[in-house]
Amino acid sequence: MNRRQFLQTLSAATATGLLGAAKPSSQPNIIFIYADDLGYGDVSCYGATSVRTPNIDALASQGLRFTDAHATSATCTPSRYSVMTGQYAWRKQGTGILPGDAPLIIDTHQLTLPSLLKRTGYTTGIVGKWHLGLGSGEINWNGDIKPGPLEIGFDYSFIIPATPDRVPCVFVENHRVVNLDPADPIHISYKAAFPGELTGKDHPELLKMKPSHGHDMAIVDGVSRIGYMEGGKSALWVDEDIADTLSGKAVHFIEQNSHHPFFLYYPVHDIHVPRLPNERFVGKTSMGPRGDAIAELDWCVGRIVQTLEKQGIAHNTLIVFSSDNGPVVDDGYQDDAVKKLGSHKPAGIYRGGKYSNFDGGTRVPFIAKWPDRIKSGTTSNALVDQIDLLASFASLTGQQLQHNDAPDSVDLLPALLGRSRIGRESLVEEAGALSLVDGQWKVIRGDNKAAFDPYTKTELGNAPRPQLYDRISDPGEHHDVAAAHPEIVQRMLAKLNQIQSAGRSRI
Ligand code: NG6
Ligand code: CA
Repeated sequence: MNRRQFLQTLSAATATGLLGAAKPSSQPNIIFIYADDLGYGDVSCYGATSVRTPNIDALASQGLRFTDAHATSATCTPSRYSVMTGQYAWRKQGTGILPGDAPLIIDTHQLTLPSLLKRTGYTTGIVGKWHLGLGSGEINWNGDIKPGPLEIGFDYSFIIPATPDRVPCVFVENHRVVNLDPADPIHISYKAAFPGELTGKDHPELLKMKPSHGHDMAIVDGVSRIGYMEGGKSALWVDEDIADTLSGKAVHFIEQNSHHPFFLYYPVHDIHVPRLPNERFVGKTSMGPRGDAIAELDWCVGRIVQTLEKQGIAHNTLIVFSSDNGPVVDDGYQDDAVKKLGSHKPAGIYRGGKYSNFDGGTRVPFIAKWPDRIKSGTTSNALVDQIDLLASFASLTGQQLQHNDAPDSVDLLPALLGRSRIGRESLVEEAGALSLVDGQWKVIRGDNKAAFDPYTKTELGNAPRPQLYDRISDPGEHHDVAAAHPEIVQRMLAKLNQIQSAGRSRI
């Protein structure tokens, strides 16, 4: 069946009210596994040799591996915002890296990836790192915490509210902090320590992992974090158990919903700092905690796949695996990542990494596996972006997007299923500046921000003048050719301005 026949069958099924009883292949289960800070070169199927990732590699060998796939941003919150809404995050103020007490930044009336799938009958769940804000002002962590994932389209939610290095260090299930003792309420501040609170800054002797920059405030589980916190002792997570807890919840969600189409968004905490993998993974690689966290991430992927196989639904489940931004080696803790890096290249051949305008910031692993529909062992160089999942899944489930829905999301279903090598024509990347990728060329808009981050040792790719790179002859972005091609620079900058002022980019 080609795609058109497939959609005709699907719309016929919808018209006759048969959708719920439609053949399994018309509504595959969908799982989006979203790694954190995992670089293009951090897994073996993308070239890593210092760490083995057999389970991620198996997704590729049984599915489709993309070589020119991107997150919309070189940091977490904006990339995740774009995945959820299909809108470039830079269109909306306040979508930079959020503190742990920030309000929800997604409008609850807007179409989202989960609400799109929910309205066509999917059961939707999120298990993992949220980092898109909660509540609408001051959050009471001891009561109902909303709006949040449940108000933007998820039926079930089990989340790390912000990041593993930001308070509060507790899980929130649906609207409530898990295991909270009402007699020991939680208070959070991003301004000042609570009276009597011991901080990492004043008490480094209490730490099992010390910061290298920042991260010197609240001490939880022997690790100092960003932000201050008191109370909630019974609810605090143990870092070394986070992967087991989250993967366990993901497995449970799959088992509970295996008889009905489901969408599971599984944004894992690995390999973000603080990197404290379970002892089962300690020493599994030569790279210290950063490498061992990759091994733990790979194990989590395997656990999901095994669950699907056990439930007999692997063939009819579309798994998409990717990362929210590029890699960083020292992101603020003394975890030996720099010392033990050896010859490993976290961003592969690409320049920069997390925080950078260079391609290392946004070019990420991206693999799609769906045994019923995607040919195994294939690769694609189509230009794709995670922001396109929304429009592509709308197409997959036979839904029409309204003009204002997901304004930057493009239907790339044929490319996603390996039926076509044609991806996007262009895309905008966000780091310190905005960049436009358009066919052969990439322009990074000029600005006066720092070119180098001395803390993470990242080449940020900012420069006072626009830079132009030839993506074909110079994928590593080593030769700025703006001076040789002023007319291309002008054309690209005009297109970038047009995309910005139009408020949307889907035709
Ligand atoms: C930075 C943090 C870094 C990380 C990042 C967000 C410091 C010094 N650095 O400000 O550790 O938390 O924010 O990462 O505090 S992200 O993947 O969620 O975007
Ligand atoms: Ca991240």
